[in-house]
Amino acid sequence: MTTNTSPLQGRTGGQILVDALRIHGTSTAFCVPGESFLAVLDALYHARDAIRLIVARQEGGAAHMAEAAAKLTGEPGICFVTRGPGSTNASIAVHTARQDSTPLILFVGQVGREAMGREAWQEIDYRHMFGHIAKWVDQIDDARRIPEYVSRAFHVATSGRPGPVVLALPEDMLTDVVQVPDSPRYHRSAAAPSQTALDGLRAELQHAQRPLVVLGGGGWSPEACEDIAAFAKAFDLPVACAFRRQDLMDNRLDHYVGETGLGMDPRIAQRVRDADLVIAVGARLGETSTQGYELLAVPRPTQRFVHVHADPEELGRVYHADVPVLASMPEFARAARALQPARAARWGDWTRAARSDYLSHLELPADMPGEVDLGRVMAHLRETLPADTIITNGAGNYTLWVQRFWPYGGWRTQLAPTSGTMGYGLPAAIAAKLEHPGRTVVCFAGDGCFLMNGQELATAVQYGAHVLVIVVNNGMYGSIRMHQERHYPGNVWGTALGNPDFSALAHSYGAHGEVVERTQDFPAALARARAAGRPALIELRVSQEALTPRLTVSALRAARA
Ligand SMILES: Cc1ncc(C[n+]2csc(CCOP(=O)(O)OP(=O)(O)O)c2C)c(N)n1
Ligand SMILES: [Mg+2]
Repeated sequence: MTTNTSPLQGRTGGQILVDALRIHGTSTAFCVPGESFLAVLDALYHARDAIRLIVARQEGGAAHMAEAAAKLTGEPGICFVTRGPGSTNASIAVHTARQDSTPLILFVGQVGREAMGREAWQEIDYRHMFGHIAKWVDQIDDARRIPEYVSRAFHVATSGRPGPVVLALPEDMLTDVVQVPDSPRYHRSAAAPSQTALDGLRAELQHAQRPLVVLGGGGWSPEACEDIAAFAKAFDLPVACAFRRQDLMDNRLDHYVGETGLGMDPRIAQRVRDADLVIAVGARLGETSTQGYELLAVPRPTQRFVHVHADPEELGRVYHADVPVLASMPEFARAARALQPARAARWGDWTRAARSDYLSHLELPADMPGEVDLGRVMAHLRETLPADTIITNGAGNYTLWVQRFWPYGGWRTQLAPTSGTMGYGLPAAIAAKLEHPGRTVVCFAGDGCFLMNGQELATAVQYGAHVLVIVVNNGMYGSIRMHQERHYPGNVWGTALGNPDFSALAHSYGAHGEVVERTQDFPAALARARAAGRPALIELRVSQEALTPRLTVSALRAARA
């Protein structure tokens, strides 16, 4: 069963690679197979007691599963895909990992070295293809250098601002038999904040009247989240989370004040403007978290600005910080927790008001049009599901209800792409359920979003990943329809969808399926789905009128008329 691990004996490139993965701690790998990396598959066969192999139905699904697994564990997600079309399918997750700062290692089978450069079958130069979106991309041309390359891949993916690495594997390199020693397990390297930076932060806090903390980015850990919550409590600081990073602080804590993401509460937007000190921890404060760079002026915010980030190239890239803090999240959070407030906070009222805004934002708006009210569905889920439920989603207007009305229970209870990619929810949910079989995992998807990766229901059934999928079916690419109505009122074009029977589709995969056409039928459907003992899908038939929790098509048209 064991692979040949003695450096004195020859091993194939495939074996050396899989041995390296084991040494670096990999316990799960995702793939769609290809003949370009058969030698790796064979080595994985021999290592099957140590590394679980999850085979997906499309490389976008496989790579997003690996990306989500990495988000959950903090260790690099591992994915193998074949050359050419396998790699182009998988590229979506490389982009997600880049924007979400996730350590992902994508291994791509490559044509043999003797044919390289001739545009051989399915040949792509990955250094060019992934040059812009990967943190590092390279090709291993010599099997003797596999331990070196794989070690570097783990270091690069996890260090500083985490991100995706792509390594191409020429097919004949993987079958070469060479003698080479393994490299030891990687160490994540991380910067701790300097004393000067911490003194600067403390000084800013001494002068502030209306401070606001914004958490975001990657490289967090459960301990870092706890440390930041303790820091916020000690200084009585209101804490917002950036777009789709709402789980960096347990939303039930008194210092959590909401999300500064797409469709944010206008009151939290105003609060960012009104703050006299913004402390961004890990957040890049990109377009989605700043209402298109409006809430903070570029390059010099009017608020005093402390920017904590793990990547020195991010500090000063968009915003000039009064106090730039180069640090990784766990290291900064630990140091912040150790800070002692010099005196009692002067901004108690400001913090309480921010929290009270958040709590009132959780209240349901007046009845929305249609027989199924997504707000009420969310309220029922809030009352029914455990606090540690993992909620996943992709992109679309349906996410506005989820992200507004679900109180995230802290560390990695949310898997949602800041890259805004559709089709993310289902693969992420499968990865989550495989990682945490005992926890409830709910994937929300629009009718458009779901069918971008709906075939992965087969993967969920195959591996017994009992996820619950809630498909919000409004018969359209609703988010685009909303923008269309805004800019070209009434000219509905290219945004309508004719849909399959989602419940029957679920059945055909061997999953449980339900259709809900009235809000009051949801609780029973949910109970049946949760008791089904297999992956389950509930289709909600919602009205096209309800564009967002606060906007209808008619109101939008009336406002333009
Ligand atoms: C992979 C990908 N393709 C296209 C888009 C552009 N896009 C953003 S939201 C959206 C519509 C989503 O439709 P649906 O999932 O049905 O959700 P709805 O907005 O109707 O709630 C589209 C096409 C995207 N974000 N990602
Ligand atoms: Mg839709």
